[in-house]
Formats: sequence, C-alpha cells, structure tokens
Amino acid sequence: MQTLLRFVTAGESHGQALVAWISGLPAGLPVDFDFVNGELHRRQLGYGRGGRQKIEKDKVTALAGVRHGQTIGAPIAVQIENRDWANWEKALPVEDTEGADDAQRKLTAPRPGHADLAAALKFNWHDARYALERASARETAARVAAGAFAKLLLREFGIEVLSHVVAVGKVKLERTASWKEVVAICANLDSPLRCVDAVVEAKMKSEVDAVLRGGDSVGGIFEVIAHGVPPGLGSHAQWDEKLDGRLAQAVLSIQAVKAVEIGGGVAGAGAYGSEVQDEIRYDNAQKRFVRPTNRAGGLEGGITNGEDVVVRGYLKPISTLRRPLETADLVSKASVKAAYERSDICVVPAAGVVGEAMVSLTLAAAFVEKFGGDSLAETRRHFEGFQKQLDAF
Ligand code: EPS
Repeated sequence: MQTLLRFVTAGESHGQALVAWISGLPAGLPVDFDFVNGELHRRQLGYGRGGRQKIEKDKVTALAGVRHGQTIGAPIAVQIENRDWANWEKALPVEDTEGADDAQRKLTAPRPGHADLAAALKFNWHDARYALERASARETAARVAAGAFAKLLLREFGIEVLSHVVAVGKVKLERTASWKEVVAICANLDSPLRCVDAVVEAKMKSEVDAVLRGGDSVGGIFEVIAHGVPPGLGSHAQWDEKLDGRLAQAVLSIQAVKAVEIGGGVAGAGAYGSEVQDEIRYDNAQKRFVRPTNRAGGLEGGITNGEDVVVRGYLKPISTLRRPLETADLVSKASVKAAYERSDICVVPAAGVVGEAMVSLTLAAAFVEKFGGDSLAETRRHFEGFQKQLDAF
C-alpha cells in the first residue's frame, strides 16, 4: 500500500556516502540532530562487531527539508559519510577510469547465505562485488537515520520505541522484560549486548567469545517495544492495511532477519485459546480498557489496542565466516572456499536498533494516516480530538 510517510535509502557499503530520503512528515517538527546522531551511534555499538566500526563515526548531514532546526513539509534528505570510501575509491571508482580494472577487488567466491550469488545471477555479474556492496548491512545506518525522524514525530505524542536483546545463539532470556528495564538498558551505552539481565548477558558474551575462537558467527533474537501507542493505528478492513503485516514486512526486510514474531505469536501456536487471549478489563481511573497480559503484542485484527506493541526479529548468523564454507566460483565453477575479508561476529544489538527504526517508521506512517495534518500543530489537534473521543467512549 502507498503511504504518505515514505522513505528510501541509497548508498553502498564502501561508496562515498549513504543517503536517506524521507517524505510525508508534517511541517514544524523540531529536529534534534544530537538525537539523530545518538541513534546512529547506538547502531554502531555491541559486543562482537568487526573492524569497520573503528573506521566509521556515523553522523548525518541534512541536505534538504530541514530549516531553522525544524521540518518544513518538504522531503527530507540526509547523508552519512562512509569514511572507509577513502580506502575503496580506486577499487570502486564512479567513472571507469584507466587502470581501474587493475585495482578492482573482484569477488568470485559467493558466500552461502549472502546475496552474492542470487544477485550475480539476477544482474548477470561474474563478480559479487556490486551485490555485496548494496546488500551489506551498512545500508541500515541510513534506515536508522530515517527512523530517528520517525521517532521524533512519535515522541511528540508520547510514543517511545526501544529494543533489547532476547537471545544470542543458544543463550536466551527466558522471561519478559518490563518497559522500565528496557529503558534502563538502552540508556546504558556501556552494556555489551543490551540484555536486561546481567547474568544472561555475561553468558551471551561468552557465547560470542566462543564463536569468535571458532571462526564462526552467531545470530539471535531482538525485541522491539513501542510504548505509549494509542489504540486505532492500522486497520482490519483490508489485508495490506493490517499493521501486524506491515510491521512484519518492515522487520523482515532487515539484513539477516529470517523470522518475525508479534507478541507471543510462536508460543501461542502451541497453546490453547484460553491461554493465549488477553482478558479485557476497564480501568476507571485511567478511563481506558486495559489488559493484565499482552500476549497479542499490542495488536488485534491488525489494529493497535493501546498496549505496548511488541515485535521480535529472529536473526540468522551473519554469512561472512572466517572459516568459510564451500562454494562454487562464479567464473570457473570450481569448488572453492567462500570469500572472507573482515566481518562482524554478532550483530544482534545493532539489528535491534535497526528494528526500532523500522518499527518507528511503520508506526509513524500509520500515525500520519490516522491523524494527518500538514503541520505538527494540526496533527496535534487531530490527535487530541481522538483522545477526547476515547475519554468519552
Ligand atoms: C557487512 C560487512 C562489514 C560490516 C557491515 C556489514 O563491513 P566491511 O565489509 O566494511 O567490513 O561491518 O556493516 C557495516 C559496515 C555497518 O556499518 O553496519 C556485510 O557484508 O553485510
């Protein structure tokens, strides 16, 4: 479905820069660049990341759509410089200059699990370089920049979106995390894996160490929680308006995510109806319908129900391995070992920050659909009108 709030990204992992274009935000939204850059910084953290993060210091430059520190209702364009470009300019020149072929770092041993082979076949390249450049998770920096703008809008209306790490490999947090715990762990930038339980986090760290020693990689699960979401976002009326489906697509589109879960969706499939549905009560003080449990993850019928929206992303281990798997060469077709340059070992905390961005962009799109308004003041009037309607329900 075509939404008013849209975003796209451009940029390759070792190109000049990443770019994000965001359209559809109301005018008059204050833009806190420290917040946007803080989000980019959070994405660069996490135990088990590779050497690239020592090179990059992600920061946005606004190219369009922001004047005097606020949105002006025009499309926003932001750029994040790739510091590593300096080391790649010769290998990946924009123009096909003389001698460029010699410097080209061709990659003909596709990594199983990466886009290398599928994209080489699709575009008829006998070199996986272009494919990996764009398929690389470096692109997610641009998503986080776009997501930060979505977060800025949501925050104006009391909605906060954060994430924590539920599992790294076989080490799993076996209980639910409260919103308060998630807020605290996100505020602690020194936390190695953003897990709310220090004992479990220590075990996760050991898991990353063991995987590093073995030349392997490890996946895991992150959980994104959106707190303060009003009821009524998304719609049951049409398949592509259902917000759970839209969130699933947004989170599944993140590099290495192979499954998405809303609330207790996976466990629910093996339980009885009476164990899964969340009972409804009316809280007279708050003048709101509430639920003592939130197994639905804040969504019923594809519509937010006023509880926290809870979305989990399941990541496979990343596909670049220091001890590579067998593959077939794109040119000779001979059996060879897959390519290895340098890589991360565990990206679950970083993927969680990307998950926050994707959930925020999806919620912000649904928010703009419901409340509309060309200026923030107009959006606020519509929002407050709906709050009055809820109070009088
Ligand atoms: C990635 C490979 C690595 C990661 C990269 C994702 O980059 P490089 O090949 O430069 O070492 O670090 O992630 C990022 C650069 C990032 O900022 O997240 C890949 O192949 O997907």
